[in-house]
Amino acid sequence: MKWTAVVAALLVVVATVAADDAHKQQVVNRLLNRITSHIPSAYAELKNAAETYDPAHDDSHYTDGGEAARHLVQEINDHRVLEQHHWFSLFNTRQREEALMLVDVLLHAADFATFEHSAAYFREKMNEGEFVYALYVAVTHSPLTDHVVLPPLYEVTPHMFTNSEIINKAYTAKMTQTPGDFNMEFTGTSKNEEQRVAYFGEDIGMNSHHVHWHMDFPFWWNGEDIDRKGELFFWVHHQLTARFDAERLSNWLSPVDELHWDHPIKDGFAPHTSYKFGGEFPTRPDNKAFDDVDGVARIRDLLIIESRIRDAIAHGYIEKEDGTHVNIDNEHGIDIVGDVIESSMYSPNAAYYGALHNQAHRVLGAQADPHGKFNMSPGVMEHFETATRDPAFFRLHKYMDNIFKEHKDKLHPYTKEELQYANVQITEVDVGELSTYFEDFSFDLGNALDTTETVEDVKVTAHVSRLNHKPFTYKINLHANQAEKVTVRVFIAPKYDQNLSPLDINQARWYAIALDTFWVDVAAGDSVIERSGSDSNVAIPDRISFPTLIHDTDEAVAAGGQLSLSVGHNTRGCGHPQRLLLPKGTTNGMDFHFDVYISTGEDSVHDNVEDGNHGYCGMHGQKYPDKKPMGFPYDRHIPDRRLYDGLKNLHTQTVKIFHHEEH
Ligand SMILES: [Cu+2]
Repeated sequence: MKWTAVVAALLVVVATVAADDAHKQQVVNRLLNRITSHIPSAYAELKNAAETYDPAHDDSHYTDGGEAARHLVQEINDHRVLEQHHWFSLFNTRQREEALMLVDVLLHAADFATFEHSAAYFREKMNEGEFVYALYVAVTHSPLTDHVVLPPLYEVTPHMFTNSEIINKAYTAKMTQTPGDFNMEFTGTSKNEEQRVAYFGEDIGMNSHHVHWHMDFPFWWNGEDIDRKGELFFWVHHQLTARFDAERLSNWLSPVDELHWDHPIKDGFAPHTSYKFGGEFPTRPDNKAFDDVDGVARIRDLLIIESRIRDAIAHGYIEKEDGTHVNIDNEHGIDIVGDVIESSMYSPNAAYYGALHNQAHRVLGAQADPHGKFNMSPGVMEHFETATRDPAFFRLHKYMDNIFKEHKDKLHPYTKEELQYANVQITEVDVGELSTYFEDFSFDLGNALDTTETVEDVKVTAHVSRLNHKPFTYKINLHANQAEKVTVRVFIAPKYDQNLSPLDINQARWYAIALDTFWVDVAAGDSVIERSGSDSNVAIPDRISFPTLIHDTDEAVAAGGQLSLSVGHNTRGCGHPQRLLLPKGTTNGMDFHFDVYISTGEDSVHDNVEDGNHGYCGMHGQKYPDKKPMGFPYDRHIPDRRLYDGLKNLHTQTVKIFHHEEH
């Protein structure tokens, strides 16, 4: 399937339907509401479409002449598709194929009515998990749904984000018709030191960011080109790893160790989470030795794939399927190495270099039942929604991050000429108070429950503790020789390791967390740039809760008016939660480097870049806005810190992040 042509054809249509965003929002809300129950009769149009629409005979309403729709209808009629009320995993090849068949149908809808009717029809005939995935991906990528806000997945499929204990209480609440708000604890006990950082791995906002990132940049994507997709894969996971290590240091833990295929997996994990359909997520004990996983991979194959990738890095080229070479010893190499390691459809030779990341997720997820003896459902590692709960996720990503580092460290260190920017001298950076705290956050569990037209719904919510920080700003005082647009990059990095030994510049730069990148016009002479943490280009505000989204949309539709939702700069779910921008501090203050680096505005690809979430998530359908490698100027080895110390356009200082139990 090639969607380039489809998207072009649809651009014409978009202009004529853009006035009806509220209606579209309502349709998407209703398709996702009570996802494990049938469409209620109150949603008359959807119900009618589900019963009477015939996608196999509506050729003119699809840009592919109805081919994708006919194909999927045939599969359903042949009873080849996964039944409803069954778990779904994107890593299961056949299940993914089915979900993508629906993505194919929806992305070929020529108008929104066809999108809506097709979605309603297939919602009632396909597996719920496949449907939710396909709808999310289609809404993310279709120009027909440009302004639709996707509800937070933790309220659409709460089972994937909520402890079983809480889900059970929610069932009881409904059975007894008693509303409830239940306190959700993090998994495990204080006997497990990993539990100290469970608040990060189990943060529902961070999980939501992770799953959305993989929907924005699917490994299976073969539609129109996505700019620097492989590099983004490296960068977003590298930053997740750096963030996790900062949380560990703040909790007196050492940075996470990488996974070794030939060592036991040190930390086990008991997820305390259940599928809506498919029983409990499997548990893995401590020190489990890796087993081959039937039908997925043998451990020795993974070792061979690893060594082929590292050979390519050592050689400085990837060998394509036809035997020709692609040079990777340059700043674009990381993009190809990312495609190879994931691997995505962009990998130049998946037959040879395999799919290290995807297979590793599956192998780790299946360690509780590697030969299928116990008919266990897939493990948490086999879903982007749940993977970060397992400490093995970060071990796995540290392992891959180290392979990326091998490539980056091979590139020539930046020279003074590449780093300096003579126009600007940073004189001082005033950083306001940086402090973190935990707060309570509630989310809705309505979608976890079954619905019938005869039993009243009751309000059931869970509340959970989550990290937040006080709003902060910083002021950059600078002198510019001439007025010019400049690029500002802001990083923080832990200053000390777990033994309170200072991290050297090459350790610290790899632990650096990008707080922001932005473009601004500076005047000649002295000036001050004031910037708020909430403007960060890597973070997004809180998602609108599903009940609020439904309520506001229904109100707007009933009033025949426009829908305006407070979603900040963007409608996308990709982006680190704003409140997690700062790593957790300590009571006495944890020391961080706070670095501001200014370079020419010519680093920007676009004339104007609005604030938003482009740092980790790019700009939909456009080029990634920063010409420089992601992580610049800390992505490469630094042989001598005096080079960086001598830069007038780089300002570095130590700041403290405090943590307060009360705020
Ligand atoms: Cu990921």
